[in-house]
Amino acid sequence: MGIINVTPDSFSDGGLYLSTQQAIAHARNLIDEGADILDIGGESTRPGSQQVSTEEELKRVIPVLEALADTGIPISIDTSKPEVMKHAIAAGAFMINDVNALRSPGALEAVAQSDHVQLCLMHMQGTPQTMQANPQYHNIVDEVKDFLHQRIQAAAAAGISQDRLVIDPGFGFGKTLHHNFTLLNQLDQLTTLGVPLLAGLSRKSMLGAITGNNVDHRIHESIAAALLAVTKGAKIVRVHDVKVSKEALAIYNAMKNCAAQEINLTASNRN
Ligand code: 7PJ
Repeated sequence: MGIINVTPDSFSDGGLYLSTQQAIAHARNLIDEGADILDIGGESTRPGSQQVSTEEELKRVIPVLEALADTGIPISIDTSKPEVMKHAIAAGAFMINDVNALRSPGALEAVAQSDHVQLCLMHMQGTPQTMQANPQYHNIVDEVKDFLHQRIQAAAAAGISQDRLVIDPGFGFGKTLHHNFTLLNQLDQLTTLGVPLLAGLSRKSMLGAITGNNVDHRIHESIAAALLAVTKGAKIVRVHDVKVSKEALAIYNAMKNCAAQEINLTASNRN
């Protein structure tokens, strides 16, 4: 899953038009690099970031979604707002990626109106404005797992079938460095919920905290983290750097396919 941000920089005079054009061009690049899904976000959810209005978020994401319709690539919309979800679904979105796990009033209802759009339910403690202030858990893995289980049940109660769901532990969302790495190490425990796992670690501060690299120089640590997440059971990785991530995962897949073939060979040798 390639990341596309449509968040106009208030310090430059480019404005929304330029941001839209840049996002579309970037999306086309990521498709060329081999992205299987694109995730388009119009509101930053980084720690301490400010919220944007529904109108502003719609103006940012819908034109990009519409411009990419002819590419045929599945588009995910990163939003927590029910109104944005409804418009995105009407405009052909393949997935709604909600860092708030459909907890906003009206969100479950907004997505339940469709019978096919995929839904990513992510764990977050607190809100983006406050989540990194003092995150606390007794047992991070159990608590994230319980939360995701509850959200899967809430979706079921709203009439959403489980085959439309993807879950995500929400790296960096209300978690200390220790919490984040404990989760990564035990990510496989979330696979028992029976829903495909998505992991977003790309360029996150937990990686920079280990290597000391700033956000623009975290490509190697991002690839290592994506690969580790996949070895621990992630089925989708949300990344900025699509080409290099795919190259790393091609090696993993070659190893897995080879191992699978050997198992087959052993089985046929027995017959
Ligand atoms: C995530 C996300 C993530 C999902 C962001 C950033 C912050 N959606 N949106 N999972 N992170 N599902 O990319 O650094 O980890 S925004």
